[in-house]
Amino acid sequence: MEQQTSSSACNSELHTSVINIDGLKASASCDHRTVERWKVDDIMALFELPFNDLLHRAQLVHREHFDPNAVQVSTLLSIKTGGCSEDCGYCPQAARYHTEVENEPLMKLDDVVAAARAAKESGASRFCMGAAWRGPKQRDLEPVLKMISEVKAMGLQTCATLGMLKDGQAEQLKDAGLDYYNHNLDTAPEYYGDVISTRTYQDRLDTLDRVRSVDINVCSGGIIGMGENRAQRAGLLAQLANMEQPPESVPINLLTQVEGTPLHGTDPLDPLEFVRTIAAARITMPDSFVRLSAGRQSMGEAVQALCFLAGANSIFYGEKLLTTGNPEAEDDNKLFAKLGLKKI
Ligand code: SAM
Ligand code: DTB
Ligand code: SF4
Repeated sequence: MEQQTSSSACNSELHTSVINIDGLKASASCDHRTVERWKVDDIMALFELPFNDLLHRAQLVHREHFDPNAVQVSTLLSIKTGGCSEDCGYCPQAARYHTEVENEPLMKLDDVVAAARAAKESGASRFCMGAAWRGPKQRDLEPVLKMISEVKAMGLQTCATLGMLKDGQAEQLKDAGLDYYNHNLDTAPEYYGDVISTRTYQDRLDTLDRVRSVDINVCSGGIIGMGENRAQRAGLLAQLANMEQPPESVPINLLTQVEGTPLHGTDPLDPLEFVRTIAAARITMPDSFVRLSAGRQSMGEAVQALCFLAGANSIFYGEKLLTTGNPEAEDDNKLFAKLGLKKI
């Protein structure tokens, strides 16, 4: 299976130049740079391998690039919950959908610091603060900068997911000590319009470019099981893998279906197709941490073990994601002990 170049992964018409990076074709489009390492068809061919062949290949890649028995652990905290103006069809925090999520204002600094301390004590190495915003207004950003500095001072890696960033905001986050910014592409460009209408794919790419340009590590992935087809799962991975510099961290979420959201009632995805997606992410992004993200509660131990075998090497750790449940830390510790995995 060849990994080669062809037309750009960005669907913009605005490509202006083609340059050579390590023999691969790169496009500088808008502000967004891509290198076509992987064609969607080649990623599709990975998905179509016999399951054992796919997992074997993923495991070989994994062992070449990472300690196969080490899993990075991040704890999430929703610092501002609900009431979001956006229409992401999967999200219980969108104001327009009637879910059980109660709106809560931005948390107080001391409460965030206390949650970060508890996360550190239970073994997390990274603390990720999430806010249900389209993007931060300047008056919102300032208290968050303080949270980032204090969490960083505690010796934790810091991550934030605050929505779209405007000019100058990534710089402020960097100065505050932010290590990672999470902003997901969510799905392939072709399926995106079926899920979200209030921001474009290009808006997301622009935010990722802002993050990359100030040297904050990029955390970007998507959601599987939203009714997309296999080619669209491959299309999401192609977008991520063909970034000039792929994300350091790639969260692969299984849709958590929440009553009241438009995607509630979507046909559930075959768990083995989710494992295949993890394996394809591992093969196409060999240097990235692939995070087994939302959806672990519905998977059971065996499917999670297959995901680790397929190359997942990061999880969200702690009994809550943002508004939905996650396995208890104690259960994760038991699973890690059974599998001989260590937390990093
Ligand atoms: N509001 C910010 C934004 O959208 O960028 C940050 C928080 S938002 C909740 C972070 C990510 O969580 C989304 O991009 C989406 O990928 C993921 N997410 C939200 N709801 C989900 C669900 N029900 N199942 C799986 N992943 C979900
Ligand atoms: C990511 O990719 N998944 C996390 C984190 N980044 C912010 C969020 C999952 C949210 C699941 C639904 C909820 O708990 O509200
Ligand atoms: Fe808002 Fe983020 Fe939820 Fe979209 S995913 S509705 S932007 S909180």
